Amino acid sequence: MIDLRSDTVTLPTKEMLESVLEARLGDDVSREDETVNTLEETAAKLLGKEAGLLVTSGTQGNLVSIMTHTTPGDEVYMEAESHVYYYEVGGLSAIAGVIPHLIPGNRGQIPPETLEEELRPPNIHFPNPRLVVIENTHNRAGGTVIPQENIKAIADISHDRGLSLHIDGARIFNAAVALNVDVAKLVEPADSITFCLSKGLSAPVGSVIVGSEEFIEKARKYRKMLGGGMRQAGIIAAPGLVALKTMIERLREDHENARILAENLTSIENLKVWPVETNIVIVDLANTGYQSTDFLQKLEQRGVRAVSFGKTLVRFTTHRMVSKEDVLQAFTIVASILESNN
Ligand code: TLP
Repeated sequence: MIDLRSDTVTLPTKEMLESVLEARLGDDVSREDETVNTLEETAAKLLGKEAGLLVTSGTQGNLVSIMTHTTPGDEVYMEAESHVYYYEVGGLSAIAGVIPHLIPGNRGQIPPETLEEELRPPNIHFPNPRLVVIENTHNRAGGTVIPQENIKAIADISHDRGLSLHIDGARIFNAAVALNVDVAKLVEPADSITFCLSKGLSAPVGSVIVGSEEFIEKARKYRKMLGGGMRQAGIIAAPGLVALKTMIERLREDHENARILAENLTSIENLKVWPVETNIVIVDLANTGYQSTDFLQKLEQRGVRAVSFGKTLVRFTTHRMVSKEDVLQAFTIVASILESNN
């Protein structure tokens, strides 16, 4: 089976598993797990922030960050198809109690002038605007990269109006590698960032939030409230450290395989292939007569897995466990289904 559903399906490497045996462990709720402390310090340093916090998942990282920046009833601005809004079970409203204000983006980017227009002035009738969330890379836009200039412009507007900026950087290293920029420079204008260890970086579990000392201290308490205070969490942190040491530059291979897949798929008549910037390839079946669910079923019968991103949209994601040969094979199978149309 060629599994292109997500980069979350990556399994830990041998080095990651071996690192667990050597990890120095303790109770992380009491901050006594040396491996967790090292991961948090390493992550903070890498992203140019004062402190880090290991969390169970990207979803928990975003929720903890939103809770830390806001109080219930506040308004949070975000791109209309952002993961925080679309795929995180409504936790921002159900748990953080904030009201999302959606801004239609341009391939995942919020145009600065649109943010200016959308930000509401103080008014007795309005919720308090408190936070802007951007996503880099942007998942539903097709793994698009939000460039430095846009992040800076969004941060400047947010800060001028007294709002903070959080980056959902589940795939921030894909963005940094694609842009050939230092990740710390890329996220410099943001007040907080969550990134995932368990996607393209291949660690089995975990995400890290980074921000100021003060922010992370407050976030630590919200993590505990949400049940994310773990004990010998060094078992998670040790593979995470290996991921940061060995997996970042390798993401280029995933981007190259996505490019190869997309380039080949473009040759299929009637299939619309979205532009590819990182490890995500989205195709639109609208002109093929297929809906994504029927197509995915056929695809799976022939040994390829992908996911639906809408009625006629399908997402393929490349990662460490699929090779160039695999993506070429996946292309051949997609072509055979669409060309025979049976
Ligand atoms: N995304 C998953 C699914 O939830 C769709 C995937 O397969 O891409 N932010 C972004 C941008 C993400 O893509 C994801 C995961 C998360 C946050 C949440 O991370 P986890 O799955 O660790 O909670």
